[in-house]
Amino acid sequence: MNFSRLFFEILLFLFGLSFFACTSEQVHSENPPNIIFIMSDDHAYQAISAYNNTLTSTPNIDRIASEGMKFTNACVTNSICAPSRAVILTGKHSHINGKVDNMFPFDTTQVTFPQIMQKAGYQTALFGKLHFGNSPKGFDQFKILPGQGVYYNPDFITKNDGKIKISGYTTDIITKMTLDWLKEDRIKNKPFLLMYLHKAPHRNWMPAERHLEEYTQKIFPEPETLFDDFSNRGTAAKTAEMNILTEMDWAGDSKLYPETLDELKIPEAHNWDKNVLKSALSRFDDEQKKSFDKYYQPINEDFIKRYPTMNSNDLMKWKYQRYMQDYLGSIASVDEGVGELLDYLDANGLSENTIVVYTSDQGFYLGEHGWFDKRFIYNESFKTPLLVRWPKMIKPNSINNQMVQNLDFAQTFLEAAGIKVPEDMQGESLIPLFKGQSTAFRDAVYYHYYEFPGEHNVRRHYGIVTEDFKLVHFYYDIDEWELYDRKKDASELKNVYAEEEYQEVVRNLKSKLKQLRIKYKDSDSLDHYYIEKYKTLDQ
Ligand code: SGN
Ligand code: CA
Repeated sequence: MNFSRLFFEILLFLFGLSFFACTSEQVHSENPPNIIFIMSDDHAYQAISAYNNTLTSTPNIDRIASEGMKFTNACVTNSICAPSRAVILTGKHSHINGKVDNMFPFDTTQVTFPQIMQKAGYQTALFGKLHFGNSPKGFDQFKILPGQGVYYNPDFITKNDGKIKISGYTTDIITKMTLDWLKEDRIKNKPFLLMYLHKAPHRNWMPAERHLEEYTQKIFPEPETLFDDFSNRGTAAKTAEMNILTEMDWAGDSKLYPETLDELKIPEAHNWDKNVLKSALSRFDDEQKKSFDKYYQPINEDFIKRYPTMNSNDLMKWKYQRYMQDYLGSIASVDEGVGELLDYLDANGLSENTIVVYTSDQGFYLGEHGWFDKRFIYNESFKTPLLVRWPKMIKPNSINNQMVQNLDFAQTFLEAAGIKVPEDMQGESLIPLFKGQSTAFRDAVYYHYYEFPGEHNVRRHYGIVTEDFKLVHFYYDIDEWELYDRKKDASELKNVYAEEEYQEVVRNLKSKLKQLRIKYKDSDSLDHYYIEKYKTLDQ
């Protein structure tokens, strides 16, 4: 073969490759991977032992890290439930996909990555919490919890059988549905996308009966900032309603019986406080109610005895322990479910070419700054756990420190499957990171939270986060900026926005933030549009 002929052949070959990679919507990988996307709700990275072993142990979730990659700087674009899910499915920021908060409807005419994968030949299924108020498109099979779902004897909206009620503990039921689908419905000669989405450990934190004994007796270490007084911070942090002592429900969350509150003359934290517990218990059968009483009755009795001598710090500490007991207790069954699933993949030769992702819809406060809940761009809610196993591609025990986002999943999965990525998706593929390549990744992320006025009273804000700094603009009824020096002040206790020595940093970051808003097509006029539209929604 002469040289020009060889050159021509190479050109043809490259042209062919790029043709398949860029123009076809069919799967053009020889052996496309299966994808199992496991997401829990409000699961803080602090509550996964692969990230932090001082609070709890999650040996099965940790397996994904030790057999794959742990991302230490994964974050969300908007730290709240349904918006995070919309970002994941569309690969677009909230202001583009339109689901900016839990109230806005999700526009189902949009293209989501499962629809694309289904069209390209993947078998697709989704089980658990979606929280969209409408059914998901692009799934051959789905069973979803209505709205937030409940912990015991839940209802499900199903693709084929309408609404059904299932007896048992929700986390276990979702695990069973997922495994049953793999065992019975999976078409063996097709690649699959399986979304396994837990309600746990979302509020109001109800562990399975089998975990009550262990977790209701455990004592957990307190975070250093449990009694944060918010000096050196702005209006938004000071006025947020997420304090464990004052905002967490006594009955609904801490599981004090309404009669206990009456006896001690403790006013409800909110006017729904007692009803949250009553309505949760109304779903229990007799056995479940018996287990509940067996462990919570003594807690109530002990509290009645101790209450007269407790000051507000004691009450805060008591509520923190109750919170951790139930929150971490709810995670125990999530971890067990993940273990069952990984064992099934191993036993059936599916581990090697299946991408297993474990993540949460956002982070969560476990007493840091005295808080629970999420929403803020501050670390514990902004960051989210992300563990990925794909033996074919990822080396065991890998650690990646890049600033990846939930925005990146859609493109990553499509690329892994060899399917063309729509040009209007706004994330980055994580595949080069999976391969351990040290190619340049993004150096800053954009964040925007909207749900205000609303529950927990967290002001609207947007900001930019780099490895070293976090610049935030709180807007709407206030106009305040904050800057945190991430290297010097990891707990974000000091807003240095006005300090002389940071003025150059502020100038640079403001200009970078402006560029990011342009890059992602966000703007003051869109902010205004969502403010006005929010007023017209049924709250
Ligand atoms: C419920 C919770 C809130 C929580 C929102 C959003 N209150 O309203 O604490 O912030 O959900 O959570 S509760 O009294 O009903 O438990 S999200 O995960 O769905 O965004
Ligand atoms: Ca959530």
